[in-house]
Amino acid sequence: MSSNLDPLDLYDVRSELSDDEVMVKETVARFVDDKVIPLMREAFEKHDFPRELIQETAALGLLGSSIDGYDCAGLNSVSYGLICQELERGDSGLRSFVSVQSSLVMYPIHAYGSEEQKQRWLPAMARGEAVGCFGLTEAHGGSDPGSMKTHAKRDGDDWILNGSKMWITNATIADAAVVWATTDEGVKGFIVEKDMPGFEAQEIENKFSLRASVTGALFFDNVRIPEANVLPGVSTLRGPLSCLTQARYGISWGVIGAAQACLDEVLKYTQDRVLFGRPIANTQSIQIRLAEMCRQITTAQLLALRLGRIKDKGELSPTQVSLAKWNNCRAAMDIARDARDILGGAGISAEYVPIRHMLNLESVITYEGTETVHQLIVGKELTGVSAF
Ligand code: TGC
Ligand code: FAD
Repeated sequence: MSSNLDPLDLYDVRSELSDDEVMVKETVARFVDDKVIPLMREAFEKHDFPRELIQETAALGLLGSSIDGYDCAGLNSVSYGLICQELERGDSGLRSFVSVQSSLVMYPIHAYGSEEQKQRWLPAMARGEAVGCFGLTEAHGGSDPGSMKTHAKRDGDDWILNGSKMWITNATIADAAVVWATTDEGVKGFIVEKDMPGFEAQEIENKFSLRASVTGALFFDNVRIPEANVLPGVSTLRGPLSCLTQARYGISWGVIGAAQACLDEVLKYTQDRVLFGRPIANTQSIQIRLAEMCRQITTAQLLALRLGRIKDKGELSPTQVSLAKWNNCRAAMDIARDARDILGGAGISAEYVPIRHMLNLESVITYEGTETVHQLIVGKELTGVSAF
């Protein structure tokens, strides 16, 4: 770099952070550099989530970090975003684990659970002693959760749950699954415990994306669930959809980390790669491509920070989150693909990070609402018409 600007933070977004936020960012960045990055290439190749990281993320207070009390860190939303960004600089699989545990399992228990449910699950989940998963998607169409077929019926003081869920992060390592089902009383959330008879989780093998993350299917065959395991505060689709808002917010930050890792790699590579008698960094087309990556990262950072500040004021709209999830995932995906290309043949090797990030981002742009879903959410806001 010819000046003292940071190519991964050209507008010095860091200077907009409070001292506490900088401390969170730097602590997680150190953890990712020292403990995460050295593991991830092999974990991805072996199709294996490094479970030892559960305890380490817990020890740093990264699980349920936005929750006040219950042994959680009580950090603000910008700090949660920075945690996601630094973790995803390592690998989207680890950020996924933290997103699901924090935004999709601990958040609904905290927001909609009984005091007994909170006391039972939140401290254990914050300490990494219990792992959760979130079952909303079904095989016949994840974009339209309103069409879910999984259902539960009252039977005395209990409920009987039947159905299945597909593409569930943490499925086979979870101690408890927050499962969404239709009932005669509306959409309800059930805390299904791993040993409940009739409940089975199966791993989905052979993924080419998010290989360092556990993904599976959940099956419920007349699972008997006590009323004490039903979230009392939810009776419509708004419940599960509100959890998605929390997770999508974290993803909007997370993918910036993946994009930064790719730009960092090609900035070094293009200085060293000499073709036709000069480093390829000295050619116009490579400089334009690097500049384009920097432009997209900078835009994504400013969007994410503004979104975080709005969230911390309690004024966040799900549409604002959709625009950021769409923009930032698309930017990260374009950057990872172009970085892969700039590396030439080396770009298909796991020795360089872009192909791993590129493959991971295929999942990240799909889960938590596909790009089309987010475009249509913004379209609905602009026109007042639902075009789904
Ligand atoms: P619609 O009629 O629009 O809404 C039903 C009720 O919910 C409210 N609502 C929301 N509330 C909070 N946050 C949101 N994001 C909300 N979106 C909608 C809405 O106001 C309404 O409330 P009320 O009180 O009037 O009843 O519902 P719809 O059936 O038309 O669906 C709309 C649509 C398509 C946007 C929604 O279904 C959707 O978002 N689909 C995408 C599904 C999705 O993203 N699934 C993700 C599954 S989890 C996952 O992927 C985890 S990956 C994690 C990882 O590993 O990191
Ligand atoms: P579909 O909904 O079948 O979509 C297929 C295509 O149709 C997409 O291109 C979509 O954009 C398009 N489409 C949809 N609606 C419209 C429309 N109205 N107009 C035009 N085009 C449209 N889910 C969970 O509940 N919990 C999890 O923990 C979880 N983890 C996941 C982890 C991974 C690795 C993956 C890949 C997925 C995970 N999911 C999880 C599921 C994820 O949320 C869904 O894959 C996603 O919501 C899309 O659903 P679908 O795969 O059924 O695709």
